[in-house]
Amino acid sequence: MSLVKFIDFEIKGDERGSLISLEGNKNVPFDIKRVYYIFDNVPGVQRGFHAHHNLKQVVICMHGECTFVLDNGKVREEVILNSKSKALYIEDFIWREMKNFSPGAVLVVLASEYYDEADYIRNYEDFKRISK
Ligand code: T46
Repeated sequence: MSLVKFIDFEIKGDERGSLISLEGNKNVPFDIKRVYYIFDNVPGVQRGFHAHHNLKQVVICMHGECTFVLDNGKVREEVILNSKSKALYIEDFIWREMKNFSPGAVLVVLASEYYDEADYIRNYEDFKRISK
């Protein structure tokens, strides 16, 4: 089974433009406790390089594009995010890396938990050991 899980958001469009509504436990599959955004990335930067013990996230690329690498310790997959209506759903225990940010790319991330540094696994070898 693929590590890449997309959520397609319905676009409420009319003659004036488009609108997407995000609702916890409805089109977002958890209670949304936190929202953060990633922007103004330095050219060539790579981010992430960690997994989480207990965190579900939905990632939406609001502008531009970037590549996510997802890894469960056995399989590694890459996906390009470049849509406001097609979000990436990342569950617990997935190692993620982000790269190839286009100039001006903006990611919005919806998270199931408050920020907690103790939830991060930042060493890949530790992640491989735990995920066995
Ligand atoms: C993830 C990917 C997609 C906070 O103070 N609060 C927060 O909610 C977050 C997410 C970060 N921070 C602080 C911690 C660091 O000092 O902001 C700084 C940058 O965070 P980090 O290096 O973890 O950023 P990324 O882009 O590598 O990873 C982030 C999320 O941390 C992570 O959960 O899945 O985006």
